[in-house]
Amino acid sequence: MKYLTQIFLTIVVSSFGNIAIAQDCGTCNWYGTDFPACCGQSTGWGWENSQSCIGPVECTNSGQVLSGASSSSSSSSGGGTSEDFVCDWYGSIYPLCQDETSGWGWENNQSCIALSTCNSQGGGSSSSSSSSSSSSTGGGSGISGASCSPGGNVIVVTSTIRVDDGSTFDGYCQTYTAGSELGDGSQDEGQDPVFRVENGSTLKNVVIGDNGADGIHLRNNASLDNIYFQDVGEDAITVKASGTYNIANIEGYNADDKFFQINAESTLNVENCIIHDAGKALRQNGGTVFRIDVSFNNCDIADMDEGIFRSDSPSSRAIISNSRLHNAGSVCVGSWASCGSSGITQY
Ligand code: ADA
Ligand code: CA
Ligand code: CA
Repeated sequence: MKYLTQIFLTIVVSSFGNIAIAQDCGTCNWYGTDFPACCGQSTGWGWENSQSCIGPVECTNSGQVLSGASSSSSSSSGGGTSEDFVCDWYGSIYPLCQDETSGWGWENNQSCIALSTCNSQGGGSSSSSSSSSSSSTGGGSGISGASCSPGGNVIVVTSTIRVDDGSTFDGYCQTYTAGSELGDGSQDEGQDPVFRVENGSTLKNVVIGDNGADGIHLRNNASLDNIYFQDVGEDAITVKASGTYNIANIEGYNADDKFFQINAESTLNVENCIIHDAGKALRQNGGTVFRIDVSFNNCDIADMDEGIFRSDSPSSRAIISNSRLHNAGSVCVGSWASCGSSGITQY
């Protein structure tokens, strides 16, 4: 129930049962003073619950620390969703629309779900696919990548957004694109990432826009769920420090060279991915010999210049299973303790 601790929409339920009376969307330490993070807007300053709030992206863009409302959404003893302000949409939390009566809407600068649509789930009639990470059974048939896609609100990120307090940052499928302060998305090394996720934190429901800069950096255990890379920059996802990294429902295009770059001993589990157009899907940093353990399951990989996995380390291991490949080059390039594939369909 990790999502219950997310920073954006932690609800407080009143003693009347399911009536949500306030949302706790985290706290921004703004040059030494704590302000609540706004729930209804991501940038600028706002006014909610009779007090000033600051947009969470404004906070991090200004280099200030955003901490999550880790108070675990408290007393939802009623258990219902209908009068709450949020919808648990197959495991992802979205606000309920106030005006929209069916389907998805766009209110307060974010996606929302109409109550009727929220309540219809389970019947299987949804128009937007689930972003939950539990939808994997083999055979390569459940490959859908991310359910977020470009087209929503675009936020220009001028300072890396850090998610480092063990919470979940939910981007609500908005697009986060790098400002020139981070880099230009070229092959130049030394660009900054758009997001830095670490210490057991989770990043979910994000589109990385047309300037990907150095993508997403991971340190000290982290999870990614439902991330769409419109145009990969220097690389898409880099493991910068040891840990276990669970990555589900990702989709990315147009990497000049690497998609995953692994710079530290780590375990990387990738479930349901689409990676098209890259030099290679994954590279252990050239010349390094620490061990990595990599698994890709339910992936669609197409148009790699060189191949899928490349390492120079004789202790590293990688496998790709239940996946579809098209013009993907060699599955294994370089030195490995073991590397292979099973359940592969070529198309
Ligand atoms: C290249 C470069 C490394 C490192 C890596 C990365 O492989 O040689 O030093 O910068 O990219 O992390 O992107
Ligand atoms: Ca690089
Ligand atoms: Ca890089």
